[in-house]
Amino acid sequence: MPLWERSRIVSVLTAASLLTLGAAAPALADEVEQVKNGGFDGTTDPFWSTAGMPMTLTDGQACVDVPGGTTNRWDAAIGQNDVPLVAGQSYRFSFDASGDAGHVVRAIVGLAVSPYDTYFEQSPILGGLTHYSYTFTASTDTAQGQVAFQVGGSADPWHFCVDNVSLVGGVPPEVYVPDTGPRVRVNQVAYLPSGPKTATVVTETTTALPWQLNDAKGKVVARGTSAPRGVDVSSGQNVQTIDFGRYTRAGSGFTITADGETSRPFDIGGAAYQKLRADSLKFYYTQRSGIAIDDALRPGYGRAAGHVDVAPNQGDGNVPCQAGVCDYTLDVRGGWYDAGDHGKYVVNGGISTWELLNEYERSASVRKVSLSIPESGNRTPDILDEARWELNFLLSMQVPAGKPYAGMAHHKIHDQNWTGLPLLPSQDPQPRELHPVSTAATLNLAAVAAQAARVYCTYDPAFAARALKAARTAYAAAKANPALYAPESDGNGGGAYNDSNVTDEFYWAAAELYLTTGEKSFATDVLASPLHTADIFGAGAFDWAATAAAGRLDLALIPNHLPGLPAVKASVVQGAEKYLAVQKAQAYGVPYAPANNMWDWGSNSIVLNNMVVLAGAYSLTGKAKYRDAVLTGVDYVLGRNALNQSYVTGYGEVSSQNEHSRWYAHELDPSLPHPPAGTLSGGANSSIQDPYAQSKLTGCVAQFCYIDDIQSWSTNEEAINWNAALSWVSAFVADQA
Ligand code: 9MR
Repeated sequence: MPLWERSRIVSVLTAASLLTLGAAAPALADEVEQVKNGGFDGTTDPFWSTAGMPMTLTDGQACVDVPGGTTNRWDAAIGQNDVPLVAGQSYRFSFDASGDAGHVVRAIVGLAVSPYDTYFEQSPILGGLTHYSYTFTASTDTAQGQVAFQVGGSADPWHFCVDNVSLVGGVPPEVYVPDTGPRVRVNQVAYLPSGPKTATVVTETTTALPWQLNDAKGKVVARGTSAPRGVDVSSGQNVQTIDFGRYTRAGSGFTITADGETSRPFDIGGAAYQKLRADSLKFYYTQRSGIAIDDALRPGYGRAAGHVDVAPNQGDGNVPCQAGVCDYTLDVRGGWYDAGDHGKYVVNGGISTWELLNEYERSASVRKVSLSIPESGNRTPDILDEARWELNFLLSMQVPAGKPYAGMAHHKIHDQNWTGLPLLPSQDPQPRELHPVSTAATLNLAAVAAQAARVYCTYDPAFAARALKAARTAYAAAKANPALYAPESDGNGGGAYNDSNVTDEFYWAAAELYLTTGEKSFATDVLASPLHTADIFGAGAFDWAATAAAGRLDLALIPNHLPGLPAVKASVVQGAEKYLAVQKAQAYGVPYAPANNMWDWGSNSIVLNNMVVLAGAYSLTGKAKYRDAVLTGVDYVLGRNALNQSYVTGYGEVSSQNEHSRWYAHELDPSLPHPPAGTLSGGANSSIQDPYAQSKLTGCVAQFCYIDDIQSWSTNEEAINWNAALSWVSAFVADQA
């Protein structure tokens, strides 16, 4: 990393660290060892080991013969309890370890008692005796901390030794400096030949700089001067913009040079977007629950079916409610796992499915894209076969006739308690539970099932009729139970997906039911909704909790006869104008600028969904400025950003590859794969809720609040709703190409 940029980031972090440290500062004077007898002097006490795995002292180290055939890392472990931890205090965790080559130790600092939270973990791959040292900041006060070395999960027996175990408190916090490479930032994948082409240069210089565009052979093919932009709020960097849009010849291996730095290489052409459109949709097959993933279809990703009632799974075939919630069980096999966890949530499944079906309704060509799924070749477009996998699950979450709350949808189904990483879906031993019904989930189901009824009617009229019936039943049930809200407190074992404002879900469901049936009563509900004429295009256009824009976009863009349609269409164009103005004001060209520079969880999907509104305005007006705004927005996701990386695995010279997932957990277990190409990371999140991000990024400025580590579930997870946004936008770009 260039010195200038490094010093900037360090100073940002240091200023923030000093602020947060304030009161704890005196502790820095004393570095205090928290582990007893970490050198194993004459005894292994007070360390413990799990049953059947006695420790022996060998050359002053503690060694174990690890049994084969265990499932989880924690099934075999050495550790020490009663280790005190102080929240906000920084610790250095270090040890020497060796093991049979290729085996992994999960070294953790956590809670010794239930619920066994992990505060810090690392999973180095072992070999000869090596010293390991890490720094982290404790997030919790406890006298019942634990230092442990988890060595289970191996099919074969192996040998492990550890020595010099140390946890020292009062050490200076680590200053994390991301490696951001060259200061010229580009879309590392491709610009369209006929599209806009802009890059950003990070520089201290405030006057215009000369730049040149080189082709793959190093020949200069265009030159110009950059436009100074001052300090960009979303990164805290002084930047300039390079516009090379007048160069329109296709090719690969281009670079831009300015201020003595050369960008990462990129293409000019559309082919990458054809591939991305397919890859971002192929993502869903390997998220499937209830079916074995065929390695022939996804080499390297084959795995046993998850949650099909085969031990150790407790299965989704016969799932009871949480205690006291209902007296029946449901067969809720199938669907997609939500994200890196094994939960399945109706509101997020619904918005994801809506976006894929919307992609089908809006893109002329996506129906021809092959996804290499088991259903390929069945005469239904693959995108619809994939979406139907989730639709079947969503429909199965509806309360059966004759039961209390019949027609409502259960909010979610997931594990009783959170599980650790890595964990293949088929290996999850937790009991599964249905959570209470909610108005939001019910309306979400109504909206998507109504949309499905019109989308599938030419391919499978019986399924379409079933979906419409379910949608009508759900809508009526929601009207009868308009305020059953999923609470924020219901977040153990799965995400809460809490939502206490369902005005938007009512509007969206009424809109989809009207678009499919043309019936007057639904039109009346749409027109009566306070949201119908409200400005609903905020910092983010729509997501799982805010769905009004999904309804508005469809009313504006799916043919219908609603009274007052010109105003509906105009409102989408007005929304797009907002995002256009935001994008113009941002030196990185990102159409997202939340209040107080607080970037939200899953920001990459928000950026992309705002582009769905811009694309809608392009469809409505044919004005190139809206199309160009989408293309420029894509540049941010694919590398033209403060961290100089693409957020899509396998796309761009440097891309996210360690997204938080229990089964794409290559970072923790080398025998598991990385997420497949075309997986979108959640991205920068100012609130950095997870301890790993907190230990590295405290004090970060918006775009810098991201780290490509599997432990950072708040900045680097993968999720079905986020990939839906990527898929929608990449299909739009592919269609432009
Ligand atoms: O994407 C969700 C985000 O908008 C919320 O702020 C966050 C906290 O409630 O939860 C996110 O969703 C996660 C879900 O709760 C559990 N599965 C993984 C999801 C992505 O991180």
